[in-house]
Amino acid sequence: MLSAVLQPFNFIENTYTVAPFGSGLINNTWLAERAGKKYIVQRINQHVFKTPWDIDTNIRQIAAYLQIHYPGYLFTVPLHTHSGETLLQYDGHAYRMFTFIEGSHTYDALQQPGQAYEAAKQFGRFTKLLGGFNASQLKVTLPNFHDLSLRYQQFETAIAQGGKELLTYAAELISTLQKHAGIVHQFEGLKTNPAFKKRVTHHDTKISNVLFDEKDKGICVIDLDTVMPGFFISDIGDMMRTYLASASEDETDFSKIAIRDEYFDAIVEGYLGEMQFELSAPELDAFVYSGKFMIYMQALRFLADFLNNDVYYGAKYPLHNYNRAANQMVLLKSLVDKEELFNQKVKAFISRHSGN
Ligand code: GN1
Ligand code: MG
Repeated sequence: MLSAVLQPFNFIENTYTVAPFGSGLINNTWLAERAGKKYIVQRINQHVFKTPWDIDTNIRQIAAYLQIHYPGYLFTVPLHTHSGETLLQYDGHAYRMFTFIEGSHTYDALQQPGQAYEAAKQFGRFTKLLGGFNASQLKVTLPNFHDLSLRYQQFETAIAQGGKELLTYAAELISTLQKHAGIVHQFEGLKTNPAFKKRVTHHDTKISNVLFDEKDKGICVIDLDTVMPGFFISDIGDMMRTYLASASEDETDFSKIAIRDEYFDAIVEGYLGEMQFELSAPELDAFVYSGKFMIYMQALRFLADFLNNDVYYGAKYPLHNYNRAANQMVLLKSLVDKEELFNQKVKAFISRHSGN
């Protein structure tokens, strides 16, 4: 089947190998090898991304801007088929191909804070370099993706429509989530506050979306499907959600979940090192809130999906999305315990680097 997709990219059967690659929940990725060169092939999940050509348009617009203003910045652009397309429709799916950056590697899990520093720096740098690019030119590839108010409504709808058995099972967790709705109200204040700017935002800042070189320095960010106009809290928030946690969102032994201070320091140093002077004072004040915002949103999304019979994320076992939601709420609680300390850390960074 993949051979039909590769053929328009001039891949002739029996001259290459191809194997599944990576760990994303939404898209499918393969690594193809031909004549000693490696390529990434991706199928975009069109149930999620209903207009994959918009992703393609965004990537090309950004690539064109970076090429003019920052020609040294390494940016992974999709390759052309023999008829000049960068997105291929085949059998109801959209596919694309990238050159694999030689000598690069990615991580599925962090091994040390230096990697979190490099990643945070790359995400900050990406937004900063695109500061002069008008973010509103970008197509919205996932409408309302990080609109917490909408995610809360979807959670309420899932409760209203959920089967009795699932609702009974999840009753306590549902109520815990409902008790945290203050996080949504805070978001509502923030999204209408003119001090919060919409910038070019990645929206999926997990560690596996950064390329590293042989010396473990960050090279660039990848997986640009969700690059859209957005608030910086999306990017910082998902870094906090995924880098600070000592266990992944799939961990079911909740005693293993803790918030790691040294990874927080790394995010602050890496991201603010790039973005401090781009952000307004109210935005800087919301730095730690970002983590609560994203962790809570992810808990709402996982629990809603559990009640919706796992239609979005899928599940490796029946309680998977329930456990993921419960996991995120344990993480949220650990972060809340550190909120004051972390706010102090952000303030300390800012005063150390304020230049006066
Ligand atoms: C999805 O596909 P993946 O794993 O990169 C999701 C993110 C969630 C993440 C949770 C388009 O990302 O928003 O944070 O799962 N992406 C989409 O693991 O919904
Ligand atoms: Mg992704």
